[in-house]
Amino acid sequence: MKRRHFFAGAALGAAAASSVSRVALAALPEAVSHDSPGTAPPWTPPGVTGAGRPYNPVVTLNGWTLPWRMNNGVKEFHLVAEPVVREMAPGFLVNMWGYNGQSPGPTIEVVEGDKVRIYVTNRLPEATTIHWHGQRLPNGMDGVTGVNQPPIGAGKTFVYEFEARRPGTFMYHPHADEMTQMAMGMMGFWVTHPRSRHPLIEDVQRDYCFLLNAFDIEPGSMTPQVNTMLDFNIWAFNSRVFPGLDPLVARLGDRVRVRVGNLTMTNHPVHIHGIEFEVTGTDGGPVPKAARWPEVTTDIAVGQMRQIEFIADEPGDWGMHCHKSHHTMGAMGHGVPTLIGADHRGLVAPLQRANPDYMVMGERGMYDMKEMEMELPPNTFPMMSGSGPYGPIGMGGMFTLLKVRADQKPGDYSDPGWYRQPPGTQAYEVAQAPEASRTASAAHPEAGHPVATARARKPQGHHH
Ligand SMILES: [Cu+2]
Repeated sequence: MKRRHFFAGAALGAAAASSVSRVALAALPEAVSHDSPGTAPPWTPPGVTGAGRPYNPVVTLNGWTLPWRMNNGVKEFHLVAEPVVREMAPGFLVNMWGYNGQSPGPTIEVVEGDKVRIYVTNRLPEATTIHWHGQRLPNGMDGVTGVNQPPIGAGKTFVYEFEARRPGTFMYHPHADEMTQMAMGMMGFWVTHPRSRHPLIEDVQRDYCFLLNAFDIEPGSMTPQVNTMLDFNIWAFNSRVFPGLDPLVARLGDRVRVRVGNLTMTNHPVHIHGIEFEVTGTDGGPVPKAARWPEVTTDIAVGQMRQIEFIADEPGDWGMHCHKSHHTMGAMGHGVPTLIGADHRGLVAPLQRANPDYMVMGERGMYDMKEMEMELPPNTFPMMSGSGPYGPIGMGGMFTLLKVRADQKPGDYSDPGWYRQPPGTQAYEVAQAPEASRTASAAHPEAGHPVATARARKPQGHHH
């Protein structure tokens, strides 16, 4: 799964060799690369665990954690900014920029008080930097081009050094040509575990993290448009879209933490079915207990991070998604008129004489789009897809599942498959609905005269 690139001098281009001497290059920590789009198992550091007590490692949704090496008490990492090809969903490949073979980059996971040294090698065609969002650090390590440092030119390697001073949920991203570089997928997660028991940070059995990101990819093309301001059409968790996203898996009774950061250009109300959660922290730190309240949706604004926690005490397959309904769909034509209620009967044949490709869609809603076999340009992500045990799911973006199982082993993150509802616990069809009645106040406002009661109409079959 992992390709390991050992940083022998010859492995790096001549351009980089001009900025870092051969001897210095040999001293760089290896730049580990990753090319599987699946969720990597949690990374447990070998032997030494740094400044703190052992921690339960995070799991990066459809991502991975960057290994480090210890060098005289400093944790050393090596990030390589480079062009990558990300499989956003099976069969849907996108040219992105990322780190160490993938977008997003690997998660950096350390312990409060750790001294870190991060080598950043730039293999992009333009300059970059990295800003360590939310960290307390010396001003010269903050990564804003022109303010805190000169740009990291193409082929150059820079080093960032600071102490992970406060525990929490953070992210990293470029602060050079950031509109382009973030539109191309450059970002990554950062988790700092507390050094010792912290009054506001609970131990959890599962600790997931992912970034919200968005792309503007013309159907049939493979490279995002980088000048888009708001009209993105691919809405992703960690540069993956449903049905390409893995589920979040928990054992019944587990305390689960989910850390989410938003690097899109709009807000995302993230919603989880089946449980209630609390926001226990932000990128500013842990939330005081008296300031927490139960939620099932939390809105995450641009540039914000939310850390939510719940007890996974209801078995099942529970939807987890952005509540903006356009964000759980793939690329679509927003210019399609609403045809709900329009009667096309008798119109299709004459229209097809003029335009043989004409077809009617949406006059009964868009549900049928889920099953429609439309011919799409190559490498186009369909608007709605995925199928479950009861048919098409019809999602295609910021949607995945929380899968809670009594028989999931502790520490087992593998997909347990579809939940089988116990008999008698699933919605079912009835032959005839009971009669309903309406009161006057609920009568149709356009009715010409007040009516005492109106008979509810029985549901009618779809016309064809
Ligand atoms: Cu959204």
